[in-house]
Amino acid sequence: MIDLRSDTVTRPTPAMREAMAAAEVGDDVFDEDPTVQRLQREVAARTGKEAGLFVPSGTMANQIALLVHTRRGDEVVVSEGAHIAWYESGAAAAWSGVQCVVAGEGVCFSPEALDAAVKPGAYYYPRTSLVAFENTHNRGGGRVLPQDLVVATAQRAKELGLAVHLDGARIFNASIATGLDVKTLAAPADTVSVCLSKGLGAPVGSVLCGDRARITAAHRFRKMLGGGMRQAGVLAAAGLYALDHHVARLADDHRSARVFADGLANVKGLRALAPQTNIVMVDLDGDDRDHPADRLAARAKEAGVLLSAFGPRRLRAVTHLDVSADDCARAAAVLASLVRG
Ligand code: TLP
Repeated sequence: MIDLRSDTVTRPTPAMREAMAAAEVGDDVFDEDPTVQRLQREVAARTGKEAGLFVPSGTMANQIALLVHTRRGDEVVVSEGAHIAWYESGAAAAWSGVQCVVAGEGVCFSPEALDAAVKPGAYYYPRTSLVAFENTHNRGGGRVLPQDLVVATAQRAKELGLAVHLDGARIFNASIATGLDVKTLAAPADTVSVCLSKGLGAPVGSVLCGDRARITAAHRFRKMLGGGMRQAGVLAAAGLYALDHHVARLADDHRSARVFADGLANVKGLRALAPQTNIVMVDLDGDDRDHPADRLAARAKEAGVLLSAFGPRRLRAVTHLDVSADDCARAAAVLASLVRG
């Protein structure tokens, strides 16, 4: 099977497993796990923030950020298709009691679009308290946000007294694609969530970073959500290993994504969007009601290629540590032959 459903499907490499087995551990709920502390310091340093908090998932990192920045009844300004609004089971409404409003169109939004989304101060409007960006943007096809626009919009957010969170689940992909360091990409945000279990290839974990006061607040929320882990150093060790060994190689995943997209060029009935990072969206001809994406994904699975349906006529392929450029060329050939019949 060539599994392109997500970059979350990677298995820890033998060397990563060795690092995990050798990890020095303690009870992290007592703040006594030296490996977790090292990982938190390392990700905080790389994102240019004061402190970090290791959490089990990207979803928990984002949701803790919402709890830190908002009060019940508040509004959070997000981009179209934001993971926070689409793929976190409605947690923003359930835990923070906030609603999401989309600003502008596409993966990022301008200061003007932010102005248009923020409600005036009258008591009968929701209070806008937070702006959330996502870089790279998952539903947008692994797009890298234009950094100038992020800086300008975040600046406007500050003027309006709003906090800024960055869902940086794939921020290392954005860094490799742009040549900008993670610190620069995260600089406009008060908090940033970074996933270790996507392109970086660790089995579990994310780190939420920000200033000390916010991370202290986040620590309490993590415990409330049941995210306090005990000898979590075995997991943190995988994250540290990934940061040391799996960042530069993300460029290979980006190349493989291009190989996959190129393999689908000129195939009548589908259009692969040119990838910027490790995600390729493929749009199919046909009627939405027939869900051609589900049907093609099922046929591709029978032919040994796993893809995700990301809409009735859209498939998503994500490249990662466990697939080679050759695998991606083969997967594209399989898909092309299925479509050509
Ligand atoms: N994304 C998953 C699915 O939930 C769609 C995937 O396969 O891409 N932020 C972003 C931008 C993400 O893409 C994801 C995971 C998360 C947060 C949540 O991370 P986890 O799965 O660790 O909770």
